[in-house]
Amino acid sequence: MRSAGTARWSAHRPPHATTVHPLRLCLAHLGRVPEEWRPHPDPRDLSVGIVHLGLGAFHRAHQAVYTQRALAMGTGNSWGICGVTERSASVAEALLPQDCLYSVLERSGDGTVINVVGAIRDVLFAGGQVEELVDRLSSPTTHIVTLTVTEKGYRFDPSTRRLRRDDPELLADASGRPPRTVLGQLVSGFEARWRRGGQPLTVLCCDNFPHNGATLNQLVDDFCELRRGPAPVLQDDQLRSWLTENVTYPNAMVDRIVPATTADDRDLAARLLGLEDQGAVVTEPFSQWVIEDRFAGPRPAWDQAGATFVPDVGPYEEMKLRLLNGTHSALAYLGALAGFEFIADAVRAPEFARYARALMDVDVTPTLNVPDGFDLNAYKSDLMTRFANPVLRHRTTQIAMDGSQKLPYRLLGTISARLAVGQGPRYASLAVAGWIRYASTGKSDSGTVLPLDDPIAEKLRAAARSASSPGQTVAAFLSIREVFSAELAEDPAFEGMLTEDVGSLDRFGAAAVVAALGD
Ligand code: CS2
Repeated sequence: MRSAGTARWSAHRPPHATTVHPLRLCLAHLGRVPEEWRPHPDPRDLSVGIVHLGLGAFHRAHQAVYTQRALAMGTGNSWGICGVTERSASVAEALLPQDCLYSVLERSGDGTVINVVGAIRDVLFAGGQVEELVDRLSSPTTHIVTLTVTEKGYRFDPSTRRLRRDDPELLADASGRPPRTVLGQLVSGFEARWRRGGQPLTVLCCDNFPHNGATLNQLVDDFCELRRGPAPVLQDDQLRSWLTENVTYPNAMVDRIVPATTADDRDLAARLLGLEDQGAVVTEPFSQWVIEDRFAGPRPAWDQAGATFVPDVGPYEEMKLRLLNGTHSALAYLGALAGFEFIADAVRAPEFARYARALMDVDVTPTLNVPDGFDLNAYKSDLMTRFANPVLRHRTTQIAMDGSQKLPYRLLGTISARLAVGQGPRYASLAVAGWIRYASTGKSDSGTVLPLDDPIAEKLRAAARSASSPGQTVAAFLSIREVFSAELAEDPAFEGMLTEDVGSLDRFGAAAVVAALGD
């Protein structure tokens, strides 16, 4: 964050003496926080200009931090954020008693840097406050809507990135109930905005899938189509032409590793601040935001706060999704099978470090379209260092979540591109085999239960139940069209590699298979 506003703590420095913190972080107690950690300008002076859907730890450690930095540079006080929690009220319950203040702890082996963020000025729970949400989305003072609702939040088919037109929740929203889905909320907000005079709006998707802005634009179109029904009314068409002319969806690549906050993290925040902070987030020092400069109206000075504006995000997002997220997922499935609880522990094992680097070098790198002047080798080495961050406790099972939604962009693109040029992507296909084994057995190699948290978990379990050999298991998984396109599923080379790998994982265990492939 601001260089003048950071303080570096040695990892070995003893924490403040007290461990009980009856006082809670909030505006009234902000004066107790050392001046250099406090947010500037005073949060009371900000007004809301951004609505953010999906107020999880990632937003609080990424976009909100860039916004805070831009605010601290004195570039305008009208960029406060109204954060919206979609699935549970718990973030609202944590932040509202703190006047939406929370601390960000950047941690690495070199120490901890702490800052209090004041950019979030209001929190809504979409479940119970849909009218307030629509009001915020349609307000003339709102210029930007940002989103981090995860892949599954969009209710699209991951292999086609088109709306699931048979999704009951989408159908219910499309037929006019108070919206509960993200698409329903957005379109209700757009409609209200159009009726209120129709100021332009920028919708900035910050989730991890390719062409995220263009994809969201398509999903909004798909949802409008779903809403239209058999007897379309003139107003639907008027709304859609207003949308085409007034709403933009720049593509964006976001990057920062932000594990789920733990009780230990909250304790550390409390020790440093001398105040309880139920909203604290822990992250790494690294952070990146690459955005296409296609804003419909004004925007915060995010460029001065470290974001990069480019005409085409494509090459950056592909690099990030395939190198960082692809390797992350590979380490998550194979690492969890081998008994590693955290990513850093997995890459500390030499065979996993060799495997991760080989996945990037041998399978992914030849598929990339690297931006001119970009130092890919340094990027990959930095990724290895970031994965190995010794104080970031990033659970393999956290990253393993929602595999059906993530695999297509993280690993299957690499695999298709390599197969298309006659190459066998051994490292990437082992990662997919790791996912199949993880999802089909639900256990690590030593028998520990591994949670299968996935919107199509039942389908995955049914595929596993229907099979009694590695070949049958692979065939059953390959027939899941949400994940594998028909073209990829019918590629005999791919099916052969997967069958061999699923069989070897079963016979020898993940650690041995990873070690053998790395040699
Ligand atoms: C991770 C990402 O949970 C996951 O699936 O791969 O959240 C990853 O940490 C971020 O994309 C890093 O920018």
